[in-house]
Amino acid sequence: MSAADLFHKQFGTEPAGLWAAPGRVNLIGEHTDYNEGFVLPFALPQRTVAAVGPAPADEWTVCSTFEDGCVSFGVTAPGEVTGWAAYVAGVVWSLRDAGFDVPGARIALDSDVPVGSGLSSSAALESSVLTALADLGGLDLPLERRPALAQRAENVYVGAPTGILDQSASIRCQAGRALFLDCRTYEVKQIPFDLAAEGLAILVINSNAPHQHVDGEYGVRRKSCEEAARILGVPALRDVPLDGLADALDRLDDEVMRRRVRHIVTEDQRVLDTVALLEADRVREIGPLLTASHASMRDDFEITVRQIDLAVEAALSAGAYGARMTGGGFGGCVLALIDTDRADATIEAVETAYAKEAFTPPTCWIATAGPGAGRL
Ligand code: GAF
Repeated sequence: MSAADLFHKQFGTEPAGLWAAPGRVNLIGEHTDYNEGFVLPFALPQRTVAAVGPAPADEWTVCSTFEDGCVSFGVTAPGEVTGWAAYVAGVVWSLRDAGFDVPGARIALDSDVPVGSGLSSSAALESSVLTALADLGGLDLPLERRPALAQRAENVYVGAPTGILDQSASIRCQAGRALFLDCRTYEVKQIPFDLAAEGLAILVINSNAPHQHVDGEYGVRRKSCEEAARILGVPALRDVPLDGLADALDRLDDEVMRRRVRHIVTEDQRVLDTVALLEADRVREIGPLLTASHASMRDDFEITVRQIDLAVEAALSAGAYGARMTGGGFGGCVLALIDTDRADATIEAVETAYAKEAFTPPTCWIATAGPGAGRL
């Protein structure tokens, strides 16, 4: 059932409008966001659609096609609403906390962003609701301020210590472009990303591996990076230059922390190098950077699992130019840069590799860069 149909069924009337916000694939730049570094996501065509209509002041009711029943709430404090509706209540809370007069609303949600796959289904949910409420209430809220407000909903209300990558991607990406984002200044550059013109494609391989220890391990990585920055006397690891990496590592006693720092500092450089190659129309050449990013996540940041490493290995052996895990890690998806006409062979190679190790089969599709959040 569509969001509009659900709205009609639940509330017996038409919505005032439909708003949508996408999931994302991060082309490169993993865990760099909360280190105030660089990321390069693009928006997926998969999105969350919010059908929204007015309600009395300070009353919000949400329902969704992914769970039976509606959740109603008034003005709440962080943590008071739980489950998936917390992302909605969190957005309301975050906007109000920033001083905005948030209109009461009835909201019906539908989404085709895969959940728990590292493709930002939660950011798509937050961003669709935030965009709808901002429009409905006529809030004076420029695009560049919106991701941080959605991020606060997740950090403070839901309690997940994530960075600004996912909400920025969902809100600020444009069709046919990758979003080069400076996570310190929030400055963006829209990078043309039309692979089809080159006979190339990004194959997304959902490992369907169960997520393990996601929240805890994410928080541990983040703390380790922040502690390293403190020891090194810099505001964030973004401030450790690549040519100062060896010195910085010498100043850290802890071997695990050294590896975390090495990942972040080299990953920031790989994002910059990827952007330079894309801007020079040398798309195939980003392949080795993608693969190096994966090796860094596997060996230094230690956030991959066997199914993910296997998908990367199989894609590369089937001729991919490069492949890497995308997203927070411990499961989720791999992306591979391939010749479009190698898609079937690459998928087969990954499926065969999975079957050999008796893993749940992967789900694969070609991803194109869709639009960011907006009214439909
Ligand atoms: C998750 C987080 F939500 C992002 O902020 C980012 O840190 C990402 O993992 C890793 O790059 O998606």
